[in-house]
Amino acid sequence: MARFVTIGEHLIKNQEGFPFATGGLTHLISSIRLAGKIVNSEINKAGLVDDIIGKLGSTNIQGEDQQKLDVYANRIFKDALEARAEVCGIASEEEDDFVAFDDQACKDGNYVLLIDPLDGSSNIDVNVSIGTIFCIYRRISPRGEKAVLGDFLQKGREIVAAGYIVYGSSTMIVLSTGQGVHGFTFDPSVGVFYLSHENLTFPEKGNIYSVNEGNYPFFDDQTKSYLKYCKEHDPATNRPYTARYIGSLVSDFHRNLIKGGIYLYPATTLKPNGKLRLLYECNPLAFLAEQAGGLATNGKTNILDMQPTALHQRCPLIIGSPSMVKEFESYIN
Ligand code: P6P
Repeated sequence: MARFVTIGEHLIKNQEGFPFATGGLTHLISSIRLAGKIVNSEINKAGLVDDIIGKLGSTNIQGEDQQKLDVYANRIFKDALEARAEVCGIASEEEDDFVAFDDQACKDGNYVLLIDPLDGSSNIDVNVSIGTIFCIYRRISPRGEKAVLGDFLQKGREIVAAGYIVYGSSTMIVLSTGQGVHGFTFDPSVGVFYLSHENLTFPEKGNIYSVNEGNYPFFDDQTKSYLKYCKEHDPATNRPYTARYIGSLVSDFHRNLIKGGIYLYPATTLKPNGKLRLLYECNPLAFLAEQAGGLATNGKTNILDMQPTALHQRCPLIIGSPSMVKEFESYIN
């Protein structure tokens, strides 16, 4: 493990291959790192400090109860990004519409960022790890003007950087700028994220499957057949697989990235488009998955090839080790 290499040093080292890199992306990512430290500090004392856990009494555009830390995290990331003025706007799970920053320095920004500030936040009160998920695009609207909707409705293939922060037994930033996936672990004693997992790669095959089996009655027949396959006893193919489902996407994804496995949130009769959001959950993780040698599909199409049509649109997500995702696709097709 490379010792004492910080995110900034790692990004600058990786920029050597990009002569036109202006450092803007590095500067942008440093604002995410700062916001992540602040949110991490607040999460770590949730339950000790009055009035930061639990429901806010409001709902977001998804109709989901907003947790106090959801709204707090959204504000911290939004303020940190606006202050660094590298992005002209953001789209967030916690914002009904995209936010186009007014400040001229922001309007001169080259990027937009899409974010789920605190995914799995309903787990906060029971001390289960949660996460921030984000991705970054180059803007397509003219520099110097306000961001427009089209800046945010780009295909996942156009992502220039994506990552997540997992606030778990240790806090990590897992990040890709298109040159592999790298993990940085937070050392709270010095307040620095150090490179701890260089070139994270999905094991080709794993034996972990992550799905909410409680939705079984609402899955289509092909998905049911695949899940039965996962549970059959066949030592030759290392089955039955092991069921691991935390109910926190970032944590399930992270474990499967390290150990090998597949995460599924398929379409159901109750949720024909699944539950997860394409723009700031599925696309960022699909970008990371492919950078780590994995795959991500909605059951029919590679997630990164989907043309977004709305900020908060949902899509089914099957993501993980390549041979396991292909195994699932063989049941669907
Ligand atoms: P269910 C959390 O609400 C989340 O968005 C993901 O983090 C998680 O994987 C999924 O939903 C859990 O959903 O329906 O299984 O509780």
